[in-house]
Amino acid sequence: MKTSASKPAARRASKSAEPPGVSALIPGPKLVEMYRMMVRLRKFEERCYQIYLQRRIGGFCHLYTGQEAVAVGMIMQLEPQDYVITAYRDHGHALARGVSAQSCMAELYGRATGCSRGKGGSMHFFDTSINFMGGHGIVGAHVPLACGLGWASRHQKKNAVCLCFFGDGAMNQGAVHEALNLATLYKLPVVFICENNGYAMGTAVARGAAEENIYLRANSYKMPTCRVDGNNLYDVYKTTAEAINRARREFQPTFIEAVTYRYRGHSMSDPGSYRTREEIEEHKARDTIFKISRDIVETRAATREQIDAIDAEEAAGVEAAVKFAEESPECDPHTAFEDIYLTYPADVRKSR
Ligand SMILES: Cc1ncc(C[n+]2csc(CCOP(=O)(O)OP(=O)(O)O)c2C)c(N)n1
Ligand SMILES: [Mg+2]
Repeated sequence: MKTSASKPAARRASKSAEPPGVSALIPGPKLVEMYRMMVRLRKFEERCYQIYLQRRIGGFCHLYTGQEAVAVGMIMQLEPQDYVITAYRDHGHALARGVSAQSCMAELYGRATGCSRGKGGSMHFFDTSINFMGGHGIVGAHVPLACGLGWASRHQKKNAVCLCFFGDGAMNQGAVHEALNLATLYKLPVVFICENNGYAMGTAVARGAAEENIYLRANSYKMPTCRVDGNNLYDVYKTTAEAINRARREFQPTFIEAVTYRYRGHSMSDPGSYRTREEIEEHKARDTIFKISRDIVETRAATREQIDAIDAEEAAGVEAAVKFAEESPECDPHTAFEDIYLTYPADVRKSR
């Protein structure tokens, strides 16, 4: 598989009335749906930022602002039986998989109505009813779990693919490399997605990795690897579609390095002194959400008024989520020891 050095979609869009890929790959209504989801992610995170500063929520909190095209372009093409598993920067992945803004917000508030019943917090969103398998706080530790999901899918003949998201920093964890090795050996239907946002906390990729072209490091595991511009929704979608097909039809894993950028600090306690204002502004100038809104209007998939209405609806949806969370009951301390071990149904218990 070749490296995908993508041109920005907006530049391509200006050459023809219809950006390549829009009609062929992502039909207009689907593109509008994806735009709506990216707006939801952005508004959710920006509201989190505000309520955190107001001390209405607390604890660890890592925002996904700027990286939206990766989660949306990849997750919104999955089938219901497929799995998603990710690290602690998980709000965007959960929303894109279909966890409601209300149950995500309630989780941040530690309320019983949260997607993890208020016991997980920002880093541990879960919803197994739609195969969203977390939300994990230990860097790289969930990547072997993705192999477990792939293994289960094969042996239970579920025809399910697992998308596993992790950061550039996780590539320096041994467990990730063990998982990549096993995925090829066992022919597991897993797509490994390294979201390279340039930094692991305050450490730039080149300072932490001897080979800063991350996808090259996965080549030794004999799976297709590539790098994609994480700001280019079309390329993200296309590359992932190919990888999902390979996983589903041939049980072959793929490694995708999605180059992206977070607009906010590593977490809410990050002073951000390791990067300049100019660097951040340079990335914001390539913002995917703005670019896609322009493509949608240019290709007449929706009007500017309809785009404005989507923006307003999503803002209202996030406000409703805040209200829902604030009016929800606190997490019940008596549930502290529930949801830790799996309770097998009686017939399974007997057979063990
Ligand atoms: C095993 C382990 N070591 C250290 C940490 C502390 N830590 C939390 S986030 C992080 C950086 C990870 O960066 P990256 O994988 O690039 O993800 P990003 O935050 O950029 O999304 C570190 C070192 C941890 N959570 N787990
Ligand atoms: Mg990173």
